[in-house]
Amino acid sequence: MQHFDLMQTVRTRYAANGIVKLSGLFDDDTLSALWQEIQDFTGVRSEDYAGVMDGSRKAYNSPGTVIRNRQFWHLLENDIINDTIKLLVGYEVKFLGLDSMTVHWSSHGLHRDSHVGMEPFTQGFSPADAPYTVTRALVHVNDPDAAPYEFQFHPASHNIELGEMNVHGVPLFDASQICASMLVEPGDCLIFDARLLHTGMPIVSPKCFVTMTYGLPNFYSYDHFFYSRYVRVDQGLTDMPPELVEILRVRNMYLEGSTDESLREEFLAPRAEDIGKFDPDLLSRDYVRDI
Ligand SMILES: O=C(O)CCC(=O)C(=O)O
Ligand SMILES: [Fe+2]
Repeated sequence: MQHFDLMQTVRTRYAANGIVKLSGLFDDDTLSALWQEIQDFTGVRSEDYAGVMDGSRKAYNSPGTVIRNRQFWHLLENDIINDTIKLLVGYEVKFLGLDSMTVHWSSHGLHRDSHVGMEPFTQGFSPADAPYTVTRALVHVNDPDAAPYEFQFHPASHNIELGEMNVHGVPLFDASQICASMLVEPGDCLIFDARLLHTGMPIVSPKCFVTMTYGLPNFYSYDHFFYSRYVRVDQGLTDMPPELVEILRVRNMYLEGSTDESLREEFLAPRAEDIGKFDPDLLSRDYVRDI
């Protein structure tokens, strides 16, 4: 009975606050190995941050890294993440074919992940015959003994139909008044509603996180997927390899219809004006840069 109560509590808190944290997703050896693998893959290493003030820092940011590289597929097969997402969002929840890997030290300002970059920033609030369930999992990877970083957010902001917003989907009120924060240790995973207003605070060591996006197979999830995949061509998202589709199907987590042309046309029709606004030559994927 206690088990049931605990699950209920977590669900209730997630519904109320729009965010939960899973602590200690990996043992230290697994976490160290994953961090090493990410450093090898991205070319950004802890040492690059030694002279953090001298301008020699490197950064990596690429949507689709997990999908395109099978050594990271275990993150999509992680039962703790998947079972928690199913518990919080619903047992029919799907992976929406969207992921990213980032190693940097700074952060975006306060923002939502739901607007996916284009006005109007109203996804999840316009009338649709579906609940809004687009959900982000953010896994913080680093040396097990690296310092945590602070993740700030506005509790329950996912439930607020916001009025006027700036270009980042941030409401025009003094948001700093109602902020809460969590410390994110290496190996922690944040699960949050994509509409939650949030920002990660800057740190002076590599801040590495992998994000994965999920949702029930309904209007909002397909809209989020088709927009990200076909309008935001600057993100360079690709179709999933067939082996990964099978891995997700076994878990009942593959977004069926995501390669269906007529469904794609249906969802992109209202977006016709946006198509072509983003330049695929300005791909933000697969790069290591000095900043
Ligand atoms: O910088 C962070 O820690 C948060 C990142 C984030 O919000 C995002 O990538 O959407
Ligand atoms: Fe975000």
